[in-house]
Amino acid sequence: MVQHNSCCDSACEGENMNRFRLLFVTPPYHPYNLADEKTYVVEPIQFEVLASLLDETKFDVQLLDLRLERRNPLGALKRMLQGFRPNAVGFTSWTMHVASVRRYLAHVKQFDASIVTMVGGHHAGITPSDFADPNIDYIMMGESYLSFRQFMERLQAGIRDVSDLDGMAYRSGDEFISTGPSVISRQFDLNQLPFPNRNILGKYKKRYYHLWWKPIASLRTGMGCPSRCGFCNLWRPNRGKYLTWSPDYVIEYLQRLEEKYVLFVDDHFFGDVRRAYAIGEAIQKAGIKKQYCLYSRSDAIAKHPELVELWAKIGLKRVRMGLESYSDVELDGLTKCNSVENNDTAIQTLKKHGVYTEGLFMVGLDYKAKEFNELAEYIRSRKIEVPNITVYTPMPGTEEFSRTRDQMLFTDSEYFDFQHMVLPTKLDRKTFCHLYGRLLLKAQRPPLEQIGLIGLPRFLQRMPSFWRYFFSVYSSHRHYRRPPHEEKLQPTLAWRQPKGRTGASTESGELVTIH
Ligand code: B12
Ligand code: SF4
Repeated sequence: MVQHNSCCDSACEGENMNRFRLLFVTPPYHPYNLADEKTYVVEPIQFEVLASLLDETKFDVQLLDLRLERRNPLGALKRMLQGFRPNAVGFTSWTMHVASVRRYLAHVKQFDASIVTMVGGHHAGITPSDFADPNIDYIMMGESYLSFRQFMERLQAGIRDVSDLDGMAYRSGDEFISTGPSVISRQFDLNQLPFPNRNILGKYKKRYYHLWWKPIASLRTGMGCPSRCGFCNLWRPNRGKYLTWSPDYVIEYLQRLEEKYVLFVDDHFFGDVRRAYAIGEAIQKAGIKKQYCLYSRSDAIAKHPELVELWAKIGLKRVRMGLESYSDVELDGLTKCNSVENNDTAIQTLKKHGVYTEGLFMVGLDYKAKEFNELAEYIRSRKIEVPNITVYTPMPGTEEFSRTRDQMLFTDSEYFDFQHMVLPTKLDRKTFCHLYGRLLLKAQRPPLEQIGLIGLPRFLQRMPSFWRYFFSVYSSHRHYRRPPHEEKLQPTLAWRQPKGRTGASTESGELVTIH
């Protein structure tokens, strides 16, 4: 049985004045980030999930999405601090955000040192010690369901002690003390959780987009990934468990969404084929008419074409597939446990049912002109509708990251957008960036075909942002001339964790620092 969010009506407006004011902030893009923000900015579902755990009569939660406050993100933060006067401010984080989160939270403390500052999110779950900053009070490591509500209720009651809550680190004098990782057990029933609270999106709600879909909603139906790719850190924080919500939960949530377009943010939506089939059938039975985009491995699609057939009927339009490479040797090197043959079969299966492939590839650091051309040729020959090409970047929390740590040329977090080179390349940097940019161009479907696929208005709408993206990648060799920021960050504080328990959620428990 799915619980529902409590909803506060105007009758309790008076009481609201005394509510604990919590401000959630999504970090802005840095000018160096090649995160393709003209193409994708999707709702911060993590904050909706967290807000849903709080009693609305006690907490006033607001969102500031600095990705959409592009003109003056710092000004937007200052205005929000003035206007809302939060009791606590929480930032989310990927690796590319480490420095900006620390800088922005320093501004929050400057504004009012009594505001409680905290950070959570993907990077905080993998390498929390990167946030051991004197301007940060708490770090939430990993999935926060078990501790977040208790933590917030304590703050509201004026209690700062969290030493008994799992998955947290807190500043104590000149050091950070970790309470150890929070790992969700298989017994935990995700269906008991309330639906994400989308009310917090406020004025941003209609502004989220993914390629030509706008406004788009997001939905998570599974946590973790059943695969164990060596280069990936997504399966590690929850110790390799793959937990899922039930088809009933998914249907009820979909029925509440007014948006026509939905992005499933699961790492591998077809990770449990039977469940994916059950969800598809339930959507069909319920007569829900929406269009979907989801992530899946290619082997699941290659083995289960019937799943794509069903999903195409109910509105599946795009699949984001980690194809990674055009070569089996490279796939083996990445321990992807997959093959080019599976990739090819999956692309053909999707095509047969009119579903577009969003092919996610990684350019190798050893690439020379020949390999760039071969990858372009592969993408063109398979007629991949939406190529998405990043640069191989060791992911914090993996063995590869620890192994290559000492060879890294750039450790400023801004370069960890998976489109910069943090390790040495075979080619000189300028040539590499030029070939990378040209590859993005060559990999596109011919304009006439794109118009056929998405229509002239959308094509025209996309073109300026695509060209801006292309030029920023092509000329990104300039980003390495000057560090992303002039001013230095304060040194991080010492990190202490209970004996026998690792603070980081990684398997190795090794703590690494990105400056
Ligand atoms: C959906 C998704 C996207 C969406 C956008 C999502 C969004 N809202 O912005 C799209 C498709 C656009 C996308 C694009 C990119 N993505 Co992406 N994406 C994901 C994916 C698959 C799921 C994210 C998600 O929604 N999770 C569900 C939420 C609920 O989980 P969560 O964020 O971890 O939050 C929980 C906790 O961490 C915690 N929490 C989070 N924040 C906070 C804050 C506080 C204060 C507290 C207390 C707790 C807390 O609470 C939540 C509930 O427990 C992740 C993989 C993953 N599993 O994280 C990759 C991932 C985040 N993406 C990644 C990358 C690199 C990118 C790109 C930069 C790639 C590229 N160069 O093209 C682009 C950037 C595009 C852009 N313009 O921003 C990487 C980041 C790696 C890293 N180490 O930083 C990830 C981890 C995948 C990976 N390993 O490669 N992505
Ligand atoms: S299938 Fe994707 S999400 Fe799962 S472990 Fe491999 S790379 Fe990571």
